[in-house]
Amino acid sequence: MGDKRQRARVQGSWAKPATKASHSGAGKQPLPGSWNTGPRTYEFHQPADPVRVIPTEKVIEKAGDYEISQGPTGVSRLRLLPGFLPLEEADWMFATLLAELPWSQKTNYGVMGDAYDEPRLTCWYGELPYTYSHSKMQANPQWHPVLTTLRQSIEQEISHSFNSLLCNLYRDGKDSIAWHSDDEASLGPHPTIASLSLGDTRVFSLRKKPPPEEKGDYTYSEKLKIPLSHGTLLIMEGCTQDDWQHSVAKEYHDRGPRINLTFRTIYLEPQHSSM
Ligand SMILES: O=C(O)CCC(=O)C(=O)O
Repeated sequence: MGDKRQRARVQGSWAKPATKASHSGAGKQPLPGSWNTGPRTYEFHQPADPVRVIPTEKVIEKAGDYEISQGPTGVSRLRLLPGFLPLEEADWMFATLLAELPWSQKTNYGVMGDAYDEPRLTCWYGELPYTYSHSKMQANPQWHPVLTTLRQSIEQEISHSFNSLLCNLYRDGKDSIAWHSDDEASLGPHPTIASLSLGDTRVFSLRKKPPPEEKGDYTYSEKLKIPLSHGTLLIMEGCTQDDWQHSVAKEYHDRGPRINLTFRTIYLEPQHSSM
């Protein structure tokens, strides 16, 4: 990263002009656009590539609707509702869910089949199973009553219905979720995701997927940060999952536990014929 930043900033160079006179150093006028330092004359060589600026990271904190990009796939939108749950209700819900949900640590698999434990605890609710990172969460249709009530109030608020819920428990500041998009085929095209946070505040980061010519390099991508506090509801919709990635990074300082509930709609994936 440091290396890339440096490459972005060091553009062009000062060089001695390739004239015979400049080598001899005697009795010359400085060239236009050059810098005469006495015996040596330097002139500026324009950079071959245009100067590229790393976009400044933006922070979203205030309630509102945000159109975060218009392409390449379409419009990506966020809606932030801090204090969606009143404080006392959020406190009670956090304590209840922490104590009563069937939290466990899931094992995921990388592309080479390498197993790793997720750095957080999870549980899943829905009529259908959910597979991500090459590992399946079994269907669990027995919703905790608190979650059913919460789902209904979110559905009413945003006029969108959900049939599934992924619950994440970040036990402390060392728990995290890596960069990813919620773009599994089972979520359908352009999924709407409602994310409710309870407990300690953690920073939710987004970064725009780079165009193909960047070959997976996010250096010049737009970046957003959203501190998600106790009782805050965040809606991701439109093309957010197609055009952006999100993550919650580990923290350097201690953090208390945090629960994040992401309501989704899961569809039966088309069965592929073996013929
Ligand atoms: O904890 C969060 O705010 C994000 C959770 C998340 O990215 C996910 O469940 O896909």
